[in-house]
Amino acid sequence: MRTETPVAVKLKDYTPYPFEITVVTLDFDLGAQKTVVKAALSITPRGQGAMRLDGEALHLNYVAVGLAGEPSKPVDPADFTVDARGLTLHAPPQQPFVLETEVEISPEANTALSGLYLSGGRLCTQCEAEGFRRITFYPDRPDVMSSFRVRMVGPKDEFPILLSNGTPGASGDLANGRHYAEWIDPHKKPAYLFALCAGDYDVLRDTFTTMSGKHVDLGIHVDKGDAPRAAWAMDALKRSMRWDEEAYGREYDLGVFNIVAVRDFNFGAMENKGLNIFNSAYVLADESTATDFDFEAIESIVAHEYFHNWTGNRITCRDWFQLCLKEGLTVFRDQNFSADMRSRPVQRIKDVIKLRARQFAEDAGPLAHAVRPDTYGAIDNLYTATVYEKGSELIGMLRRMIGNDKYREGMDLYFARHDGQAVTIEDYYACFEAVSGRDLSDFRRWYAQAGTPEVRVTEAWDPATGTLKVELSQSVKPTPGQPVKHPLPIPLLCALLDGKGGHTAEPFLHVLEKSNETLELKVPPGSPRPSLSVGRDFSAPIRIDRNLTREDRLALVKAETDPFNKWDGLQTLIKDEIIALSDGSQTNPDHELVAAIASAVRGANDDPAYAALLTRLPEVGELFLERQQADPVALAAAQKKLKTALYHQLANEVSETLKAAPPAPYHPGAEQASIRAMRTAFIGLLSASDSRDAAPALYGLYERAPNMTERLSTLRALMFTKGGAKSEAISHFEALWKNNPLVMDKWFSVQASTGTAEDVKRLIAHPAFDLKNPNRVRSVIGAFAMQNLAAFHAPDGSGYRAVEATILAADKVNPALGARLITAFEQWRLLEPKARAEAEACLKRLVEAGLSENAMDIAGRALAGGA
Ligand code: B3K
Ligand code: ZN
Repeated sequence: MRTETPVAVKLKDYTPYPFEITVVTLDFDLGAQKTVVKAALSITPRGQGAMRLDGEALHLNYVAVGLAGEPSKPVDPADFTVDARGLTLHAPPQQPFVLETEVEISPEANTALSGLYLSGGRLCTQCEAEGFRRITFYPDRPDVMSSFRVRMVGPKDEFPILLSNGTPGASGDLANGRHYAEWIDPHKKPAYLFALCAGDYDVLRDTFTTMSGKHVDLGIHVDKGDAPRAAWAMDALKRSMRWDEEAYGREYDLGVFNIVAVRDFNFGAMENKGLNIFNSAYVLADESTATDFDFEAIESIVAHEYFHNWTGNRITCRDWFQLCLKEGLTVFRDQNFSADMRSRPVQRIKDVIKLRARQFAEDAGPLAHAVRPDTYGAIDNLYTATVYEKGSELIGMLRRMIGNDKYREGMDLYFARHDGQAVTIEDYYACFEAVSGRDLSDFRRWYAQAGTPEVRVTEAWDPATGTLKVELSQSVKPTPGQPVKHPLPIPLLCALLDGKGGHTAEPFLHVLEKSNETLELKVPPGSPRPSLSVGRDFSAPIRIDRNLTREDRLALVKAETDPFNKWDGLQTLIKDEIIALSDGSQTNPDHELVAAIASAVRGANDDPAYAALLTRLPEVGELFLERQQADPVALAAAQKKLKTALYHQLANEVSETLKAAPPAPYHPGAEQASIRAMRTAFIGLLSASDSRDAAPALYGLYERAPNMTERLSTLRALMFTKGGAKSEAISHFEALWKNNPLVMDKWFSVQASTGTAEDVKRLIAHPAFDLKNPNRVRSVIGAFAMQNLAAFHAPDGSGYRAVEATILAADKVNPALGARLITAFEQWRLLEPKARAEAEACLKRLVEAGLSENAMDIAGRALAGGA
């Protein structure tokens, strides 16, 4: 194992590749133990000098060069060099030529799950960001776009279905039980979008007719017997295809669109051209094995990958610094799709919960980086909440500032101007400058500056003139490598509330440009003092600090007309309350606050999904950002106390709601999911009731649960109860689902995210724990370290010790996974002194033991720490 941190790559060092690769012809002789890859690259030099090709873990058989129209000749060994990272041709021809290579790779030995690998006896690929170099020698960078032709040969019984990008060409049987298939992709693409799948699948097939009447064959490839469980993914795919036509005028551009589900996958899914590859967790669902949360995730991930066809594939990134160009924009598109499929305010709140939990935490710690950084270490570690979620927020701010029509015009121009190109954030913004006539250079600073801005709002009311004077000031704390911060343009959607359920005038957008600004907001003289609603709909990814009393805040929540702000006003009150309960400055939950939450919940009974969100108590990790030093044990206990109080306030509603039968027959759509969300929320409250009747009541619900949503929420709730029901449910669930890996992931995760360090050790020792399967590792180690903070950050270090050896072992098998697990330590500096010392010691032990480059990139930055 290497223990050095990777060499930093810098944006300012970008230079175009000095060769054009016009056509790539790939010939695969497929085998699980050994695959032979022949590549023929048609190359046109753009300048002079050596040719460097990336390549890792390849066994080179030969390299040959041929001038156009001439047979190729082996390259003299003195004319090329192979090292651990690639191949250099010292003096390539100065005219168009063909470079031929043959390499051998071993899919079976590839546990990193990058490149060509074996999962469940089938072959599949993952090339983003730098996996193609593990398949053949190639300039593995996104700005090298080429036309791919692929031929696969393999044993027909083992690999009856052979898939790649684009459109199928010739196929047929060969001698010795072998067969072949060709695929031609008419669209030029970077190597990271290459894909190949080979194996025996069941296929769910459907068709789609595009807006111009073109016919598309759709296929979702899954494990044998699983095809019916892909129906929701197929439905989501067709809705996504239609939505992109309607919302963005984007039509699908091939006659075939395939999805393949694989069990061993490092993340959610991958947008390879015409052949998306998915983690099976985001394809397979039915009411008895998947929760509403899963159905919703499938819908949004299918959409996300499909939308990449235009934002990412047709127009791609010049270099990986521009990753947010495709990811932030595509997240923005999928969030809007989900909002259109479900409830816009509920979607907005869920997006903000995720942003705050993951991105605000990232911004507040040693891994903070800009949405478009100017340097990175390991590229796999740039797939962060900052690039994705904050990247999406930046597009949302842009749209809010220039308006929906100009946003659409700018997107149309972007597609027209840059189709088929690899571009930058500057190219993207130039389109919006062109259509809006605005200078967006100040706004683009959001891409370069890391950290979450904090806006302080102070008000003064002058009844004589009916003027509310609002002082706004913005600041950002230093982040690693960026000690000095500059003001950013912050769009603040505001309104003045009359306290009677309305506003005194239309809501308005104020863009805060300077460090300090004062607004003078007038109402007719003699009017009562209005309440200021600011940051409506979470109009910017910032923290707002208002110097208001609890009474002021409660009044504001009552007066609020914006669903996001109403919810958020309560969240702020709840955060303050939990912190006060955790640090001992308050002993019992404030009755007025608990009553206000309950009354907001009752008031929202026409929108149960929204009402369910009103019962939500912020997670412990989110509270780390509010007060340091953070004591996760005390915070978790305080959160529980408030939950118990809220249960007692809503006990009648809880019992009435849970007495009724869940909606039947099951449908995963928003309407029913909303009703189930309320049930799930109440099941969660019931688990905090402290009453002896709770466990039997929950067990009864568990036994009768007609779907996985209720089955899992009751199982989870039982984890917080005492007595035999809990262990009975754990055994019952395991016996029922031991043959379904995706459901067993839930079984592991529910225990790891609620149990003790001892429980986690037991789960790691379980025979079904599998280091080679990222879903399984995440469902134990990830769930414990990222969702069970009181136990993971135990002051005696027992939480760290429970998972340390497994993190090391996982990193040896799969560096991308190892690195991701170590990000669980990112908030270690915010912890109370005991846990903090233990966390630091554990990080140092991990480094000492030897980490992969990916993991070392995270651990090194975490330890280097401060700004
Ligand atoms: N583009 C992929 C992510 C690739 C991650 C590589 N480490 C999935 C997505 O964002 O759509
Ligand atoms: Zn994406």
